[in-house]
Order: sequence, then C-alpha cells, then structure tokens
Amino acid sequence: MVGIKYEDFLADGYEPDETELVCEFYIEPAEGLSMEDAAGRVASESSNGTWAELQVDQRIKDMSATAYDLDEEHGTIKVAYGPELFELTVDGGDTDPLNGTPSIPQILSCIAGNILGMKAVDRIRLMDCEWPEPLVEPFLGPQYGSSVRNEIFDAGDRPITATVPKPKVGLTTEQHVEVGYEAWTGGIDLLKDDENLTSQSFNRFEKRVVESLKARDRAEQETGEKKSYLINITADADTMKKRAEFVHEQGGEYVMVDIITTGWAALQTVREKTEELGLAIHAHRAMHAGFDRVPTHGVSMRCIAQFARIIGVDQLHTGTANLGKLENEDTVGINEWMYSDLYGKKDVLPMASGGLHPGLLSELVDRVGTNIGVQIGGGVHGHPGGTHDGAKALRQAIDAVVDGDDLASAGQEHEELGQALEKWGSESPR
Ligand code: RUB
Ligand code: CA
Repeated sequence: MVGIKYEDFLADGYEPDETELVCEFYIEPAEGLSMEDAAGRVASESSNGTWAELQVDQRIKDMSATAYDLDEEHGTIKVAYGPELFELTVDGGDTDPLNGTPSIPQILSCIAGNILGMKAVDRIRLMDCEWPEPLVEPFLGPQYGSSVRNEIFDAGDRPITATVPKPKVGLTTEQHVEVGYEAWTGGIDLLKDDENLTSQSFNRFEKRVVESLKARDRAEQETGEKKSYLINITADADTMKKRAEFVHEQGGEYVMVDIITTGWAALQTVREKTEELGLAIHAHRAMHAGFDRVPTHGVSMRCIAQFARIIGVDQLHTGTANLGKLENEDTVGINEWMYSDLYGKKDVLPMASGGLHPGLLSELVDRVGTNIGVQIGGGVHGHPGGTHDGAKALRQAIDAVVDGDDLASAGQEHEELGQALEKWGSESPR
C-alpha cells in the first residue's frame, strides 16, 4: 500500500499522454497557501484524493490526476486526468446503460465539481479543456453543425437570420404566429421562441407548433425561400422527447433547448432523440452567466461551448463580440474552437444575439465573419414600421454587408434599412 496526500498530485514538468483530459484552471490560493498547495488540492479533490491521507494500492494511485505547469504570474495551472476516471463505453463498443455510457455530467462532477467550492482557493475557474479522442469519440456530436446554413437553407455565404418575437412572453398563439409570418415574409430565415416561452396558458406548445408551421409554409410559398422555426421544447427530459416527436410529426426541422437550465443530462437525452428524428438543435444558453460572468471564478463560456458541441448541438449562442446589450467572453476565440477539428465531429454554428440591430451588423461581421447566425429581437420588432419592415431592414443589412457595401449607402437605397439606421445608428444599446 502507498499513501496519497495532496503533494502526491503534483508533478513538475509532467507531460500528459494523448489519452488524458487536460484542464486549465485559474486559481487564487487562499491566504497562507502557496500555488503548489492549492494546485495539489484541486487535482486531488477532482480525482481520487481527499483532505486526509489515504492508504491505497498502486493501481488506485495511478489513477490520480496530476497538477503541473503552475504559472504564478498568471495564476494558472494544468491538471491531467486519465481515462479511467471517466465513464466510457465498454471496450469502445456501443453505449450500455448499465455498464458504459459517456456522460458529460460525470465528467463535470470531476473537473468542475467540489473544487469550485474548496476553501483552499478563494477563486477558481475552469478556463479551457484539451479533449482526448477516447473521451470525445463515443458522443454523437452535432448532426448538422454549420452546414445547416446550406442543408436547411440556401444561405450561400451569408449569415442565417433569426428573430424572437418580443415581448418574449405574453403574446397569444395567434399574435405569435402573426409576428412569425411577418418576419419570415420580410426576409428572415428563422422564427425563434424565446428562452422562457414554452407552453404557458396564453400560448400552448401544441397549437403554436401547428399554427406556426402552417404560417411557415405560407411564407415559403410567398417568398420562394426556405424558412424554419426554432421551437423551444425546454422541459424535463421525458417531456422534451415527446415535444421533439411532435415537432417532427408536424414537419419541423429544429428544436430549441435552454441547455444550461435543462441540464447536460437532459441535453444528452434530447440529442439521442434528434438523431432518430433528424432534427437540428438550437442551443440557448440562458443562465450561462451564473457560471462564467465573474472572470476569476466558475466555468468559462469556452468550456460550456465545448460540452455543448461534444454532446452535439448544431447552433449555440456565443455572444456578439462585445457589441449589443450583454457581457461577452471571447466570442471570437470560442467560435474558432467551435469550427476547429474535433476528431471528425461536426462543427457548431455560432449564434450572435443580444441587443443587436441592423446598424451593428457590419462591425459584427468584421469581428466574427459570415459563418454565423444572427438573432435579433428588439432590433426587428422595435423598427418604426413594425416587424415586417424590421425584418426587411435586417435582411437588407445582411445582404449589403455580405456584398461588401457600406451600411450607410445601403440605407439610402433601402427605405427600411434607412429607418433602422436613423433610429438606432451604430451604437450598442445598454
Ligand atoms: C435577444 C434575446 C436572446 C438573448 C440571448 O433579444 O432575447 O435570448 O439575447 O443572448 P434582443 P446570448 O435581440 O431583443 O436583445 O446570445 O448572449 O445568449
Ligand atoms: Ca431571449
């Protein structure tokens, strides 16, 4: 038997092998503790150690995580976790509920579990992960990814556009459908339910799906363009499966899930279901800021985006590169990660949303490019001419930006865009 205590979880100059999950943490050791003291505690508590020294056999000791690359100046450490710490499929075979099913919840209970509340660190943030192939491979990953721009729409090289009716809750089904129809016929690709609209008394899910998809069909016929609807199925996992089936039966192409509030386990369940049904998943990240807003603590949006991609959402809100109304963490870096190679898994289409309007789109595309979705609520429905004109203005702005025209001259050519620019200029709202 050998002892394992906090110091045993540190290895200067450690070089992880390709099967290990490497996590980068920012840490602020508590008063009286060194960086080494804190790093050893983080690696220990997130793998197989605890505050008391344990006597274990060598096999167990070999499973311990290893903290290394301590950087006092930037407050960062790396911790490497071996594959035995995680649940994989048995012998690389199919998932098996009783024996081996890949699980983001189980991974997070290690790498972002108790350690976030340890007294040994005043602050700790999971900043980034380097994922080994054996851990990623058993997950489905995205079914479409950014190819939805051309598999579901014929968007060419332009961002796809979406709008969420405002007010976000309160509209009756009829009012909601009417807003959708106006938006689609004005030139928008996607109608989107808002994050807190599911099936309240004033706008039930079943009727909204049926009526909205009828309006979608009319809008498609009138415009000759492909239109779709991001239908919020957020609920408990069983209900989401039933709602996804209903969307499919009614001819929908997408479901929308509030991935943080519903949870990673439920998202995995939905992802399995959408594989069977061929539906794309639009991921809304409401509540992410509870984890990632304080830059020195919690779990970064970059990591949240990684979990979402590994499970397999097709579109994810990643911010607006600091334009608009909400705080953003490194949208550009997160988007690059979402497009990057991940053992053959599909990419994810980043959605820019939150306080956008047509006057911001030129700058947005400069910052994040055109392989994105642009989602605008107030900046469409608050147009002086209403939703239909707001939708036209959004489309005019997108087309102008993609053609390399400057927005001001496009605004002189197109009345609706001109009105939007006059109303909102090119400033971000607060
Ligand atoms: C946008 C909206 C979106 C959030 C999401 O409305 O309600 O749900 O902005 O933000 P509006 P994020 O266009 O009126 O601001 O993409 O940052 O998660
Ligand atoms: Ca919203």
